[in-house]
Amino acid sequence: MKPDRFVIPTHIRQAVAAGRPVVALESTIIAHGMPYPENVRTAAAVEQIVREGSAVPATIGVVSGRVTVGLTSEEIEIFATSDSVGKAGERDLPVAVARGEHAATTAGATMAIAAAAGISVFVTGGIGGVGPTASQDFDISADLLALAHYRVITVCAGAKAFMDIAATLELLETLRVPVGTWRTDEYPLFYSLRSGHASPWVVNSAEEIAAAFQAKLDLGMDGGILIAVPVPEAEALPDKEAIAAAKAALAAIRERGITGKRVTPFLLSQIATETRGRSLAANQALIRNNAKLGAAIAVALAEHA
Ligand code: PSU
Ligand code: MN
Repeated sequence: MKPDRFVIPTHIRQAVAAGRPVVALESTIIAHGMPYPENVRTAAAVEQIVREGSAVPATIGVVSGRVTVGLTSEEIEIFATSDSVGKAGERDLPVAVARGEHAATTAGATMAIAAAAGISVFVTGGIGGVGPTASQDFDISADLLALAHYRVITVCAGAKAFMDIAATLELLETLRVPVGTWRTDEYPLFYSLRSGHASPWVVNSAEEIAAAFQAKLDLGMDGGILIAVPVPEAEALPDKEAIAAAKAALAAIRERGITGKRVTPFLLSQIATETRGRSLAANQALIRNNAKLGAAIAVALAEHA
């Protein structure tokens, strides 16, 4: 990696160099996953939770073509409000950098950057997955490939509820990504607690997750680990309601012919309308909750090393 392509504030650079706990955060959820002002408030709250958990937050995005590991609050405000901030998956990164653009990074692109910057823990809301009509349209999120490729622990609340969860879990197995569920024997469904799919690996402590990651490194294996944490019960949507809202939103994209990377942002906002804002409240609660565990894992990893 060429240093002049990256902007890393000194406090983050020093924390990484000293092996202190650092948690990477993505910016697509800010620019394209939530409306203003909930997006800025959530971004700030998540960073604060990471700090309270004794880790250093680093929100990642591309600013004027430079890969930035630790967006400032001014930059987060721009990402949250400007229409000129694109959504960069991993394949979009080189183009955004070469063009000198601003771009929010998806979960997958954020994992790539975190790994390059030496950060081992990444917190997001929901990862992408295998789309419900993937057998015809090949809509499979590049997040899954990034999970298989980069040595990063990703903490999420599951794949977004409008994905084909069974297929997503199958593909993660094929891609040899360990998938842990936090204190539950069922894989969570993002907005709701249960998906009906058994957990491949139940995890009960941050230390256990850090130890498995360390073992993976010690075995010389590439790729990361995915941890799925159920949304806090108070904000969870009933399973039926979450599934019905996802179905209605999927019908709306078909009607409007929306494809490619516009699908996920459209579905998120459609589901928020459909559930009268309750999915948005769930989304905020789950990412805050994930941040708490992410910080604890980063601390456990730092102590392990
Ligand atoms: N989870 C959320 N909100 C989001 C996303 C995930 O709660 O906005 C974003 C993530 O950045 C994820 C992306 O990587 O959606 C997946 O997009 P796609 O399905 O196009 O791969
Ligand atoms: Mn997609």
